This record gives sequence, structure tokens and C-alpha cells, in this order.
Amino acid sequence: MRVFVLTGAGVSAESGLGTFRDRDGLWARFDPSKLATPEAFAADPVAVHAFYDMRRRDALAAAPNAAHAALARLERGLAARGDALFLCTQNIDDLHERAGSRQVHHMHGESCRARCLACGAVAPWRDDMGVFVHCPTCGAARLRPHIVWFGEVPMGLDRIADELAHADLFAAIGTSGAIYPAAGLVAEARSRGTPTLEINLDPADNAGLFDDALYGPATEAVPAWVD
Ligand code: BV8
Ligand code: ZN
Repeated sequence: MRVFVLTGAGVSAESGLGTFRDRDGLWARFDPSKLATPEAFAADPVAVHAFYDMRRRDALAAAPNAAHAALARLERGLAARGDALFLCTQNIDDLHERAGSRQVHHMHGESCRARCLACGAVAPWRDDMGVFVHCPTCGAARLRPHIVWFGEVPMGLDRIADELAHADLFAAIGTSGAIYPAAGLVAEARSRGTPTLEINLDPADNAGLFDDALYGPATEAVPAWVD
């Protein structure tokens, strides 16, 4: 059995990390067009680096919660039976990894990594990094956050499509279904006849596309589903 799980900001909400579109969410406080686009980075790399430094510090100060732990258990349980979990997250934090998940696909990048605009090398990001730090591989002072911004192609779309094509279940956890192509995965699963499950605090924009749903805080709903 192959399970495809897509997570969003809701899975990290109870760890204290902000979501995007909730009332007091990130995009209510920050303008994504000024911080989460390549144009914004070209116009003001220092401001964009500072935004992701803040996001990374918040993530490192947060602790994984019971939902992250349950998904790590799910991965181990499926593997022990010769089955598999493909955990695809839209989140840029490392809470899935810190909860014990071994295979995590960050389709929108990771706040703890930097990418070199000169040679493409991806390196762990330290707190003192920023616009003037040199690439550890080629030495160029051209590092950017290893993040997928609006208008940029998410990472590993071929892998995502292949995993979805072979999935026996597609579950979306803690995501508003507002951003594409991630939000379109459920429709792709349905077109293949793959059962779909939404686990969310409340119905997402695309809730009507799910065969089944579990509503409630992720720290309750995800363990209830996994265990
Ligand atoms: C692209 C990283 C070209 C940065 C992010 C159609 C197809 C393709 C693209 C588009 C399209 N139409 C429009 C587009 C453009 C755009 C887009 O989708 N725009 C929207 C406004 C319509 N998409 C893009 O630009 C994408 N790239 O188009 O490239 C392309 C694409 C494919 C093929 C070829 C070319 C790139 C988008 C990625 C942008 N980067 N993040 C950063 O983090 O700073 S987006 C960011 O918002 C997240 O990564 C996430 O993906 C997205 C949605 O956030 P969610 O995780 O869902 O969080 P949200 O706050 O919205 O919802 C929280 C949910 O949790 C809610 O449901 C809430 O109820 C729930 N919740 C809250 N508390 C709890 C809870 N649940 C459980 N328990 C709780 N306690
Ligand atoms: Zn380089």
C-alpha cells in the first residue's frame, strides 16, 4: 500500500508557527509580493533574507507536535509492513524531520538551506548567512533562500506526479487548498480514482473534492487517523 500525504501550515500551527491565511496569519502581517517572489529578492535581498531569517529562527525555536510525531509513526508502521508513505510538505520548517520522519519532500523548499545563484549548490543555512556570505562550493557571494517563491516552479514535480500515480490513498493535512500546483493534487488523485481524505481544522477551499474528511486540531485528528 502506498500513501501520499500532503501537509501544509496547519500541521505546524500547534507548534506555534503561523499559518498563512488564518486571520492573524503571515500574509495578513507581511505582503507576499514584497517578500516571497524572485522580483522581491532582486529588489531588496536584505529584506527578503531578514524575513526568512525570522521564519527560520521561529521554526528552530518551535517543537514538533503530536501530528508530526504521528506521521513519523505512520512512516515507520507502513515501512515495517513493506508499504510506503510519501510525505510531501508545503512547509519550509524542519518539524517533520525533527519528529522522526525520514523521507520528507519539501516541495516549496526549506528555510534551513541556502542555494547559490552562481553554481546552484544547496548548503545548510547558518544564522550569520545572508547576502554577503560566500557560497561554500564556488565562493560566489550570491546565496538566496532555498525557497520556492510565487511564480517559481515547485521542487520535484516529476517525483510528486509519479508518487501520486502510484498512491492508494491521498491525504491532505492542514492546508487551505489555495496555492497551486499543490492545491491541484487532490483533483489529480480523483481523476485516477485514488481515495482522497482531508484532515483539517475546518473545510478547505477544495473540500468538496475529498471523499472523506476528519476535522479538528491536527494534534488530535492526525493521531486519531494514524493510530
Ligand atoms: C508556480 C514558500 C509556475 C514561501 C509558498 C495554477 C497552476 C500553477 C500555478 C498557479 C496556478 N494559478 C495560480 C498560480 C500561481 C501561484 C498560485 O497558486 N497563486 C494562488 C494565489 C492562486 N502558484 C505559484 O506561484 C507556484 N508556482 O505557479 O510556478 C509553474 C507551476 C507548475 C508547473 C510549471 C510552472 C508556487 C507557489 C509556492 C509559493 N511558496 N511557500 C514561504 O513559505 O514563505 S506558498 C505557501 O502558501 C505555502 O508554502 C503553501 O503552499 C501555501 C498555502 O499555505 P497552507 O500551507 O495551505 O497554509 P494556509 O495558511 O493557507 O492554510 C492553513 C490551513 O491549516 C487552513 O486550512 C487552516 O484551517 C488549517 N489549520 C490552522 N490551524 C490548524 C489547522 N489545521 C489543523 N490543525 C490546526 N491547529
Ligand atoms: Zn556557488
